[in-house]
Amino acid sequence: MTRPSFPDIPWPDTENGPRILGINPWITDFAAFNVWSRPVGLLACLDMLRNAGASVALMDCLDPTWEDIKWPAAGKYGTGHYPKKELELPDALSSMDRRYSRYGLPRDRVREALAAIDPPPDAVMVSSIMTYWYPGALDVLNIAAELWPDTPRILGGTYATLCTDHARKHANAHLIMQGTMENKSNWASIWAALNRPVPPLPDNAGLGLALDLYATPTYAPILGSRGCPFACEYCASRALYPRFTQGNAKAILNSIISEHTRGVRDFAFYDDALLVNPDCWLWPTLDGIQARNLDLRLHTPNAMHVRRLSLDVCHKLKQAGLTTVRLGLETTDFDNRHDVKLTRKEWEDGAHNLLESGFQLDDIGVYILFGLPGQNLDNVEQAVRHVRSFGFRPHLAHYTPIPGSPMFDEACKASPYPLADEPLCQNNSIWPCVPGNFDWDKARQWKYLLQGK
Ligand code: B12
Ligand code: SF4
Repeated sequence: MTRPSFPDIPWPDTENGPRILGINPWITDFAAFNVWSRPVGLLACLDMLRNAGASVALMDCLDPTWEDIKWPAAGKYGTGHYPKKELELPDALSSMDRRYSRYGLPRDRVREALAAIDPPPDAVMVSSIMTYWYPGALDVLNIAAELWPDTPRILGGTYATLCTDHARKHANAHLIMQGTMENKSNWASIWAALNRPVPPLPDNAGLGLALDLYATPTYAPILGSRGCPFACEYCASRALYPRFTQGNAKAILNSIISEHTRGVRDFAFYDDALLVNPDCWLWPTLDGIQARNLDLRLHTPNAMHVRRLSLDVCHKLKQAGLTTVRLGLETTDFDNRHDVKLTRKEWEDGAHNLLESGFQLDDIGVYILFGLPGQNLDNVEQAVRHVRSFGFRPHLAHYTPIPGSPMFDEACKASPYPLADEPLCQNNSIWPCVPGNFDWDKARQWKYLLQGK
């Protein structure tokens, strides 16, 4: 069933359930590119709440939403740019010689649409994806507070979880939720905020996504698992979700089929550890896609573990429709890694297996970490040349110091920025841990190197 666009959604009928409005705020950053982005955490929360009897609606400031909104044309496989409005640089970033913008829907239009909601929602739930995008979340919370001062406002997601003290100090919210909504005490506190008895947690909590809240989606996320069994030093996966939980193939396949029926052809995996224990859900899901002959493209923007790319695995992925391949190489200094062990031989075998399975060189991108505390940038250069020698596209993954990651203290020591006190300084665009920080000339040199010039 296709729903009409926000704000024409009549709140779907529920007997006496609360009416909950989820809001995914704007991005505020120096640059933003849509790589099949969805506020998956918020969509998981709205799915749980709906399955527990609530009526839910979504305002996604990063979705075109209305037909008359000018939106840059979609790029390859549904990725693309957002419209933007330049903002003044926040004080903490005032030394940067770069433009800073709000990305997504026009602010006035969003405010107007929210103001038209009548009667007001029973609760507003605001998500936060990157810690340093918090200004958008604070702004949306302020708008909600102006419009409906008595409606409970709840903030959750990455910023709320990893920068809780900062959020408590600055966010105009009744509840700042740290961690997953499906944990017992968080689940209870949501219903306490709504002044309702706590219902049982629905099946598939934390893995089901309310994707139908998008009226005309052109792409969709797939979430087959939560967490990661590894503990790389620069990563906050453990702090966000300390376990590793895998979903149920039938539910995942149904979600793909339902989006495919609505016309979606591009699907992006959001899993941290896609290829770990693939018999659990990945292979049965891919078998289901093939058995139904679904014409679709699968994408792995979040990178796969190269050492798991045996020839058999590569063939399976290719046959099911994997198109955009992103690999986590991180460095070619194989003896000094800060992450999942990967030997040179494993890397080379994985790379050859992909090529032998028929993937297009153009669709294979390889992430190389740039800007770790104390990193010798000559090694980054070597890694770029090495990746290019395979014909793959090197991508610099600019290091983001993240609270809750094992490397965060070291990053704080290496950076002139107050990383722990001001999440805006965790933005990888400022090269927070590179001596001298961001510099246009150096950025240009890296760009040329990546392009092989
Ligand atoms: C998928 C993913 C991506 C995707 C899509 C991201 C998107 N949606 O736009 C892609 C590949 C594009 C991406 C890119 C990047 N990512 Co990323 N990404 C992720 C990943 C793996 C999963 C996020 C997710 O959806 N999880 C599943 C949901 C269900 O979990 P959740 O969000 O935690 O939600 C739960 C709770 O938080 C809570 N909750 C969530 N929202 C709300 C709202 C309310 C109101 C409430 C009450 C509760 C609540 O309940 C939810 C259900 O349990 C996370 C790591 C992780 N394990 O979370 C990194 C992560 C968010 N990414 C990260 C980084 C660094 C990046 C990049 C900068 C990488 C790089 N160097 O280039 C880029 C920049 C992104 C950009 N400019 O667009 C960091 C965060 C950094 C930060 N400072 O915040 C993370 C944490 C990974 C890490 N390294 O540790 N990413
Ligand atoms: S970087 Fe990837 S493999 Fe390492 S802990 Fe994070 S999610 Fe897991």
